[in-house]
Amino acid sequence: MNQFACEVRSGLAKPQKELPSKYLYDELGSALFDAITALPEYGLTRADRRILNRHAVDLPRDFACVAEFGSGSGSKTRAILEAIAPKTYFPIDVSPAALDRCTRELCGMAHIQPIEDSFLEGLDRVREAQESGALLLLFLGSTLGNFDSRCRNDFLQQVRLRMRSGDAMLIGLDLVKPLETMLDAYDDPTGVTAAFNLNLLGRINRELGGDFDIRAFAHHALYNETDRRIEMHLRSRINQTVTVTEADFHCRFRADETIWTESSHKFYADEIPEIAHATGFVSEALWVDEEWPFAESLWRAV
Ligand code: SAH
Ligand code: AVI
Repeated sequence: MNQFACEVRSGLAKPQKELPSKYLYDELGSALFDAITALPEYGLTRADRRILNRHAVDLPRDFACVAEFGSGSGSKTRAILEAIAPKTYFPIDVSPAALDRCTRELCGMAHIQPIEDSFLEGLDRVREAQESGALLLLFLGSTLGNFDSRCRNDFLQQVRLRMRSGDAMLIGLDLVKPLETMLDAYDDPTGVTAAFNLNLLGRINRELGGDFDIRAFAHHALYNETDRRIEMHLRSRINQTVTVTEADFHCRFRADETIWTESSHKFYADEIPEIAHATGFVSEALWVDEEWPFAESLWRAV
């Protein structure tokens, strides 16, 4: 049984059914994510782009290499590569479709070495391939916010362990904002985010021989005030049983029961230097967009 099948089986066997958000990004999912970034309600990507376009010139220039966690299509990265002119750029992503798009988008900006892998394994491969010089690691777009808060600091410490003196990380985090604004960003009236979420069931059908009736599920986004996160769920509209052949698994759903598919944590700007400090970094710069509260911060490995 492959890893996707194992994780579907174990996630759907939990009392609160869940699926890892990294599986949202097959070819269709990556295209739907790109469509989300153009939605009027999803101001996050435009805010991040404004900060990067304005402040890329303020970044130190002493990096020989740039690597990027979850590059996606890499469209915001151009400003950074233009400012730094690194020898090599390593986009790291689990989605081959995203890496193809990123390689085309940034062709000619550096020697591009795409790495199809998850974050830490991908960073290990960068370290093996990188000969000399300092590394700038990009973690844009608030993808760190998709981590479970209990694992976030462990993950950052693991990243820190793989960095050398002189290396830095540029990290983008979405900030807390009015409730309606946050909810609209994850439940747009056009239904693009719903399609992005529901496609996960389509992916299970296509790749694992599932028989999900996608019309029998509905996209649901909520804000969990205590944990400061938007949660995306897929709500079963009816009582039903689903079979996933490759996972050797039958799964019962009660009407209104949900599968939790993603968390998007929201931050306060003040806590960002504290997270850096707690995980072995020092925050050297912090830029906040004025139109859509979003922060980019430059962290040095200490
Ligand atoms: N950085 C881009 C894309 C964000 S979408 C932006 O800011 O717009 C998140 C990206 O991270 C997707 O392309 C997805 O395929 C990738 N991703 C998600 N989980 C991952 C993981 N565990 N390891 C590597 N890539 C991952
Ligand atoms: C990639 N990540 C930061 C996005 C987010 O905002 O959490 C993914 C996304 N999910 C729904 N819309 C966008």
